[in-house]
Amino acid sequence: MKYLFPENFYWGGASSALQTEGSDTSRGKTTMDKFFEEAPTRFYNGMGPGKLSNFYENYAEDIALLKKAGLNSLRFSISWARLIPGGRGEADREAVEYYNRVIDEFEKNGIELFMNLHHFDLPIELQNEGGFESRDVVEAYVEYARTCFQLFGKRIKKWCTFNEPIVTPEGGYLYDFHYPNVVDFKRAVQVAYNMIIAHSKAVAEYRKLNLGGEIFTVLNITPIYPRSSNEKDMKAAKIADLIFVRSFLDPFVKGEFNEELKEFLKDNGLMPETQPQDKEIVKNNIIDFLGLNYYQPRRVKAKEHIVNPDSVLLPESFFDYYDMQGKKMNTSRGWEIYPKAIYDMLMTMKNEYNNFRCFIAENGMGVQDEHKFRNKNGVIEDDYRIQFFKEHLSYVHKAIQEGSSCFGYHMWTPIDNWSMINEYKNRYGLIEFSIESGNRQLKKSGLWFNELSKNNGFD
Ligand code: BGP
Repeated sequence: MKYLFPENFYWGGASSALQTEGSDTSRGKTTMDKFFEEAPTRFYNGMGPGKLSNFYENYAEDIALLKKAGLNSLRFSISWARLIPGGRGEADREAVEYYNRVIDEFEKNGIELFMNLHHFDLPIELQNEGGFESRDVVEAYVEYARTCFQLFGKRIKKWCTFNEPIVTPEGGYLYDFHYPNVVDFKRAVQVAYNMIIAHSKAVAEYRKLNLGGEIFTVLNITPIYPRSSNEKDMKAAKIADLIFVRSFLDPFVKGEFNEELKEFLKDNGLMPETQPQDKEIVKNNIIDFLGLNYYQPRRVKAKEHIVNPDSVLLPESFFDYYDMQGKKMNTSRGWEIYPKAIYDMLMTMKNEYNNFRCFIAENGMGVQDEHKFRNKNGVIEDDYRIQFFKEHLSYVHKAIQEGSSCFGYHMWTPIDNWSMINEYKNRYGLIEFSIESGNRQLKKSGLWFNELSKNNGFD
């Protein structure tokens, strides 16, 4: 076999409660429900996070299909608003029973769960208290995390604190694609900082309970490439790297805040409010391993025009993006396809972070109108997706050959799911979900993934 992977490699996928569970009446409301209610027209076809593929009721069928697609593991998330409607207090009995039934079903099918606590779905009541800008909400998160560890920690051995924590400040406080639709760099920094503290405190709680498992987080530390090696472009890329990559990576993996980022924040009046014990908390609670999401690189150049001093301060006040000439595009999603970046990201972990243990936690291809690729037997022949996986996996393989500690590959996402803004427009699944009939069926890539997992590699 040309690309054989290390023994016990994790072949799996990632999913989130918000994007799959549905049944909005049986759970509390989240920031994303609110976002949708306030501006349904911003969404592609006005379909909110309430309906969805209804994993809540169809979980047994869905888990059986995941097994058919060869997944030996899945990152799955608990809905905070379901487990503890309103965000604080006792867990809801029905929700506990539901998650236990789901865990039973995964166990029966031999699929190991990597359990995530937060995937863009803060209970709305806590957002109304100030969301992660508030230290009280940080404490509520830590309580919630402890409740989850106590309830399910004997059964689940891999716990994730946050999926892409940077998206909460980015979407909600900089770029207006998540609730509360604020555009304020300083507030975004405060949210990011408080999420780092929330994460570190949750790690501390987990370790106190001595449950014998591991705790991690998932970051989208997408590589950032400068347009050229001239000083100005390099400086622009450096700032983007500090903001989007080192902000969470350094405290989570090294236990310390990045000094250059601190300088940058100080110089621009963006320093967050801190508490005296924070530094110690971060230092003492380094994660066990890291999940890495990768879709497309960021390409950055120096600003070509002088920035108007009266304009709102944003990361882009310090750099511009540029398009690489002749780049390969996923035209449906509008994202550049650049598989080498997955290798570069793994090599950054190896060379700059002492080969910190990691795995690919999301990677995948969102495609529109896949029904066009249906064959005469009714199966979607998504050869482009198989090609996408092969190209990315050959780079993951190369990194491992060169010593990367990468121990798994989770694709996004096994079953076509609802997504913020895109709803069901871009399909990522190995398994097709029909909105009309509610049916699910394996695509060609699902059969391919099963072979990949069985053979622990591909030719
Ligand atoms: C990641 C998120 C996922 C998922 C994915 C694809 O950043 O963790 O939740 O949505 O991106 O993005 P989209 O669904 O917008 O195409």
